[in-house]
Amino acid sequence: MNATLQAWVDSCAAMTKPDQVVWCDGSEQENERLIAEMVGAGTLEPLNPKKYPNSFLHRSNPNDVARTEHLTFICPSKPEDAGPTNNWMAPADAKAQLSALYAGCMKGRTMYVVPYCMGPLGSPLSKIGVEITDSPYVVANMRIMTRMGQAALDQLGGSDDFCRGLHSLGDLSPDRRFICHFPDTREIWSIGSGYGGNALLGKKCFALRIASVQGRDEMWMAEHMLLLGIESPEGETSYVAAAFPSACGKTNLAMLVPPESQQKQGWKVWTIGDDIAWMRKGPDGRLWAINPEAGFFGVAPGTSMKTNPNAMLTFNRNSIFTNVAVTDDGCPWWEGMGGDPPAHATDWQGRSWTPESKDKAAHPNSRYTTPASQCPSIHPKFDDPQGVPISAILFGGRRARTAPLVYESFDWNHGVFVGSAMASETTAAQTGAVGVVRRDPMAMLPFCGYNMGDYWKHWLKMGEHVPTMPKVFHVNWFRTDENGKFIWPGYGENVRVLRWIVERCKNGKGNTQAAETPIGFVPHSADIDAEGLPIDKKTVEGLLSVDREVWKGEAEQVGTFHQEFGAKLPAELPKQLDALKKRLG
Ligand code: OXD
Ligand code: MN
Repeated sequence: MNATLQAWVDSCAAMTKPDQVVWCDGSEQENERLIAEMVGAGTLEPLNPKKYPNSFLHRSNPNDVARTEHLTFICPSKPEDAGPTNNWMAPADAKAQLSALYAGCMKGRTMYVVPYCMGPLGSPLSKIGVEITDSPYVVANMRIMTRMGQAALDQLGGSDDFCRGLHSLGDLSPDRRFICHFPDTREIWSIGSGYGGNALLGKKCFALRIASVQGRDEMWMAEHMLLLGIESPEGETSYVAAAFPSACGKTNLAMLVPPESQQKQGWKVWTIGDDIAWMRKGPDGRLWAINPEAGFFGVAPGTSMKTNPNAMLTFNRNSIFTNVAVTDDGCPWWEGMGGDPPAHATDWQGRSWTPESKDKAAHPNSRYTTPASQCPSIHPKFDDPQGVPISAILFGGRRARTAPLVYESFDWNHGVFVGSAMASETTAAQTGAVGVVRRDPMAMLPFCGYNMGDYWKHWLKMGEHVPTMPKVFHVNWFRTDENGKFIWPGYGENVRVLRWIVERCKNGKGNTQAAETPIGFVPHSADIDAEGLPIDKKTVEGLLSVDREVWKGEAEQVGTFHQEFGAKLPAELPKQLDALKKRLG
């Protein structure tokens, strides 16, 4: 028995007063029992057992359907350690306020103790967490998303090195909802929400917010990045990590299926992760990465056999769907699933729905939770304790005009600058004005567990610590023409851009040259294979063009954004900005 763990569980039980405490072993029988209980209680609904075997629908409280950034706090003792992009509360205040909400909150409920491992079991890059929760839905999701149960407990042994996460649904009121992180003590206190990003504490809370602090302290990186492998016709696989803000197609890129013409040439893309990467220096001086997660918690709407066939073939069994619609024959359904909409369905709130209904059938942030091991493109090294060596890091966002299809940074420090300036323009899918630029450095804006200025310092330090750092690129699939239409076909065709990227990573041994521009190296149009695309060479040239006047405006905006970090801004970033301005003339 782990005395530290037992004492912590006892103290949580003393505060929350559950009727019983259940230690989860992660077994099949335990899962079946929990599922049966939830089906009995009406919180899970079995789906069509022929078409979606062992899969279930959960409808959440309609006020609890997404991450709540305004209720998310980073609580180090000094506010400057949270920084201007995070909400801060003093740790003692946060604990006092939440303790009052936790007091007796599990009366009449079961407290589940969920030990889990982030990363492959036995990996030097993995870490153990324990989540205490009163939600069986959270337990079932954690079992898919992490290596959960006895194996994690065995790996922990007697050590006190584990992330402590306390979660309760509370009364699900947004007025009494808090997601608090205590980086100094590696603790998470979450109450009032059952939603994935707020309640599955291994994911955003531990694997990004707490782990980013651990990475800073221990010289490694916890990043909001997908991981993929691209295999050449010669059978050589290069590994790429890529950071995009939410709603930029990260899961689609991670599971990319090359179009037939590219497959015929011998190109293949492998999936390692779709959301989070943990990376550290390997014995060979390269940067090695693991996916700390074991499943995908993906956005359902827009997922179809056309946009992401690998996802469709992953979640067709052993999966949990949250807030999707359900057809009359018990199949999950959402807008953008392809084909004709069903003549009748039940919407995400359990109401009768027809194509004439004015509301959407599925919630726009409805989700599937599904085991990564079921993905047809999953790479054999997905579970490898050593992880994979990274050749390229990609940053991206939605930019209608500014960023070209792809460019390469001059070196690591310039790459850090490019990441620090990352931004995405809001779309009609978000509330508020369309086309507003939101800065989202390294796609970590809502996920960095400390001051973003110190985080950039850490990136710069990692460049000195790791002898062979990946090359850094920026991609933009979202340039539009004068009618606001996307120019680049995107989806599977993005493999053409990945090809240029991995070729550039061959360090002088590659076949592609590039043009030097003020913002970085850009491909010559001839080096992007456009064979068979519905766009001509001139359009490709347009996609790769850099408009100096637009970039002068961009540089000013980046400078203003950087200034928010005051004394925490590493001197290297204004230096990079000045150099960019000089190159722009
Ligand atoms: C996610 C997100 O759910 O980034 O992965 O919001
Ligand atoms: Mn994410």
